[in-house]
Amino acid sequence: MSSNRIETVVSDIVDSVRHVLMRHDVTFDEYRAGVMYLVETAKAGEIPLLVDVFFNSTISDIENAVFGGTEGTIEGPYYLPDAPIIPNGGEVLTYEDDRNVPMIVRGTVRDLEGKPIAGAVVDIWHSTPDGYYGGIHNDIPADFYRGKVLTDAEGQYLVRSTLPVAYKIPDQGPTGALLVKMGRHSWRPAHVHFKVRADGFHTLTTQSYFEGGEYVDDDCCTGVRNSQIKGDVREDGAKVIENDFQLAPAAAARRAA
Ligand code: MBD
Ligand code: FE
Repeated sequence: MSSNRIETVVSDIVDSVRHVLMRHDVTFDEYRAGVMYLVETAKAGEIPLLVDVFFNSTISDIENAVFGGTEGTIEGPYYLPDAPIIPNGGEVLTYEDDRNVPMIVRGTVRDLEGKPIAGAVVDIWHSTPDGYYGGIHNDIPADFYRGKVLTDAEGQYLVRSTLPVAYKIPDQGPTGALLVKMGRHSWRPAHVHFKVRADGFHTLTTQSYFEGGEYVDDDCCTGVRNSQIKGDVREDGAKVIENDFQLAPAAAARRAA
């Protein structure tokens, strides 16, 4: 491969798009409409959403093939790096809401040999009971429905929160509107996002889904991986997500090996 990676990858993308335009005899008016669509998407602040809908899952698949460990899936556009630290066993900040269903998220973080990793950061974020994200939608504070918990000496973590619901990309915006024009829907199944970090390990970005949940079989972002669909576990009226993670060595450690 050429030593100029930008030249290599961008040229290939341009070639691929040219082929599509030719295959479908795309007209100048259609081309202009496409340009204006991108202008509108940028104005609406939806470039990350639009790109993640179509391409984030591909990047996750590439990372899975390269690194191994627990299967990763899409980060999505609503990750915020500065979520509050939650004590292990503690609670994520949520609003009182009649629709709240208590949720417990717990598990163990291990390396590829199965050895527990102490002090790993499990960064969790998910929607409100009406499908919005803290720090993104409806003036919900940025420290709500998000938090980082550190694993204990046994590599274990536990946090309490409330159950998220299926998320609809609003179809008033350019991204949802495009999906609708394509004859698709703009729903994602209910999910909990995770980013798991530990020194010397490749950061894992993944999500958990709920078995039998709406849109689990038909995610508009193609982000569902079977290994991340969780069975229906309940304890004391709370829905439990058991999520054990195996982290792969960091890229630098892989190169040195
Ligand atoms: C989400 O909550 C999400 O996780 C993705 C990938 C896209 C849109 C909204
Ligand atoms: Fe999400």
